[in-house]
Amino acid sequence: MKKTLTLFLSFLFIMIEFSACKKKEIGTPGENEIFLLYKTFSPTSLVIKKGTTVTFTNKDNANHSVSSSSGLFNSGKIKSDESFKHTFNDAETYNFFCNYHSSQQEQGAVIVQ
Ligand SMILES: [Cu+2]
Repeated sequence: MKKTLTLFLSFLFIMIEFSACKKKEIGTPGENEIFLLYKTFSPTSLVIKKGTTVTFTNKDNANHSVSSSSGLFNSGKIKSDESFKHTFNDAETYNFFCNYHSSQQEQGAVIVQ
């Protein structure tokens, strides 16, 4: 009986370890990358040079979007683990928001110099 219990506890321990390993790694955004996570853009603003392509990556479980406040671009639905890329060619500030969480202040900016 004791042997069975020991075996069961070992099994349980291994399962816990295994599930901990499988936990999603979020990491940090790359040089010209913005994460969509927890209904925020991370970083909230990014300064880039003209002609730079920015990658927006959804690190959340929920759907998000990158929608230009002035209607210049719109990613449409970005599912979990999917990305949207946009190249910024003019020196100006581009404000954007998420269509799904606009009422929850999910907004950001790319400042092109
Ligand atoms: Cu969103």
